[in-house]
Amino acid sequence: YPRVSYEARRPRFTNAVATQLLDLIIAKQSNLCVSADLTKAADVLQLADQVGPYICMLKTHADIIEDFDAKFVEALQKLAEKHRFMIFEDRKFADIGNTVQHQYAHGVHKIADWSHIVNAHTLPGEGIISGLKAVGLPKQRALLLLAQMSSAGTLFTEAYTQQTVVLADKHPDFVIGFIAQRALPSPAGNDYLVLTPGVGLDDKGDGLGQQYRTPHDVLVKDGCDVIIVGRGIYKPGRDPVAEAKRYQKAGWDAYLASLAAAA
Ligand code: UP6
Repeated sequence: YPRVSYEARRPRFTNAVATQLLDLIIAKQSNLCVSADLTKAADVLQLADQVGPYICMLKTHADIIEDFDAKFVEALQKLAEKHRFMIFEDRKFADIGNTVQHQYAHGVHKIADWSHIVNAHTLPGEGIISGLKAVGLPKQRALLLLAQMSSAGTLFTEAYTQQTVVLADKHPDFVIGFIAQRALPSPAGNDYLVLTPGVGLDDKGDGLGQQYRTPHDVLVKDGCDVIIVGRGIYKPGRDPVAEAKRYQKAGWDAYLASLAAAA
């Protein structure tokens, strides 16, 4: 996967979330997304404030936060502005277009009001993208499609992954990339960002199927663009600031190595 610089790819995107994200990655020299999988609002906010300077994006699971409310959202948005990171609610929508529209716009979480980026499975077909796009595009949001997963024994096949890219190519104004384990060239010639979970420097797995690879593996060997790190940063006993700095450096060094390899 010959690496093209973040700068050179920026003009290829029409969706403003993608260009903003690339701007942040370049300005902060960080391709690190921290996954804040904590169940108390105060803990998510504390982690966001600690790691904010070192990340381009914070990934949330709003539905695991016990005391989720409008105050939390406001505080998170303030931190995103203060530290300049994007917010990615890892909702993994998987229903018909009409239902996901409600799940995206309404309910307790009102995700479309605060999350720059969300993601969806393509299993239901194109309607899931059209439904989310009708809600998200007017609010200048963006979508990632799940094309592969990091866990052991996933049912994703190569054909499913390829079909997911074909679906993205029908909506390049809203779909800015994939959750996947390697770069995914588009038959239509569109550029997509690949955000990769299952990244860790110290652990190989978690006993529940998660599989970790290093930033070097995913950025240099497999051509991905953003590393997503959760427990590698905040597992009990780890210092989130020190780990965020370490993963930021590992991610950026790997990016530079992939550029050098392509030169
Ligand atoms: N995630 C994966 N693998 C995927 C897709 N998403 O792990 O293929 C998400 C999980 C979790 C985070 O839902 O929020 O990425 C990984 O966290 P971890 O680094 O603590 O394992």
